[in-house]
Amino acid sequence: MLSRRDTLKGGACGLAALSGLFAPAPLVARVNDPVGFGAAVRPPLLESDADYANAIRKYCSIVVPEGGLIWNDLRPDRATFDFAAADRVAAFAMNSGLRLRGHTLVWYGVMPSWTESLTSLSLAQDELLKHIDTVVSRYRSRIDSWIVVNEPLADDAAAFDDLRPTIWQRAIGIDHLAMAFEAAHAADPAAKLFINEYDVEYTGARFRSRRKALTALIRFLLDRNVPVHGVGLQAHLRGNLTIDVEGLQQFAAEMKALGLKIAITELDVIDNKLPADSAERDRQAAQRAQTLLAALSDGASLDSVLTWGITDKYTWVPTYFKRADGLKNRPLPLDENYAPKPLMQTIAQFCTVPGI
Ligand code: 9MR
Repeated sequence: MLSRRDTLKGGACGLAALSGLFAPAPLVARVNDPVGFGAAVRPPLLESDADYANAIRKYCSIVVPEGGLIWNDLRPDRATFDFAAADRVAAFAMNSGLRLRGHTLVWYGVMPSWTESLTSLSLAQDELLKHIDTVVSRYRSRIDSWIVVNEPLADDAAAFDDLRPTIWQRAIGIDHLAMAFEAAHAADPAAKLFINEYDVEYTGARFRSRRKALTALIRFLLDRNVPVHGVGLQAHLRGNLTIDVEGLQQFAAEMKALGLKIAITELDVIDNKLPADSAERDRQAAQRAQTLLAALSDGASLDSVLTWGITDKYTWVPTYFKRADGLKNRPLPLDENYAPKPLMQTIAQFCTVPGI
């Protein structure tokens, strides 16, 4: 059976449809494999907002739940696995012919408070392994890639083992990372397994240091034959920071040499410091994504590009990065009325975007 992805037209072909709307951007050579495009979806909106669901179907070939597969949603208490929200996204993906990614199995963020009681090595290890086996097995052959580990590095990490003091790190130590990947691989040997980080995309000492620490952590895991298949860069691009083109090209070459694909996992442009004029703001946002994607396409194999949301109507950005002038944020490829913006055009230069 042909999947929807197999039947998609190339993204570059679709540029004509948009070329009248936006200033032409330089075309960039595409890597050999088609690079899939997708977005994080909020489970309740798939049912409550038909325009939202239609936009996801129109532009995406991959979806990842923005919530639903995190510990806080799945595990309200130690005895319970609540798959309701994740199952809704999985059903939507299957009915719409979309690939599905899982997010996430190990993350310091929004953990249910009961996990604080997992203080001994055996308690923590047993719970982590049970959780991963149960969740990954449930979606075996439906979820084809997992963000196994999200944001492992401490904010100012300088070495591979500068990890966040999660309950897993405190009780198990660095071995919890290998454990998590191995458990996910055992539960679904066909799934592509990713380690995911943020704040590695820009120039400056802290970002360079985090990029080096991430590279070293990946090497540490691969040296131990841990089944890590790719690295995710969140790419919440901050409009006021400069993308480190040379640093990313080097990172891409290193990942390629290690046999790893790079996924852009949460792309959006944090525009609180960009100009007020919406056309100029959209142009600068697209330019930032172009710089990032071009740097990573040069030496690497881009696996996929996912944005963290699809429309400016629903985005996490104003929670932390409201604009001082009171204007709404415009971080995503569709505006709040679902019209494609220059960011979508840029993405289509590097990815196969259905609907473009
Ligand atoms: O967008 C997510 C939001 O809905 C959740 O409430 C939040 C909980 O902290 O997590 C958010 O997810 C991402 C965030 O927007 C920024 N990057 C990292 C988070 C996921 O990897």
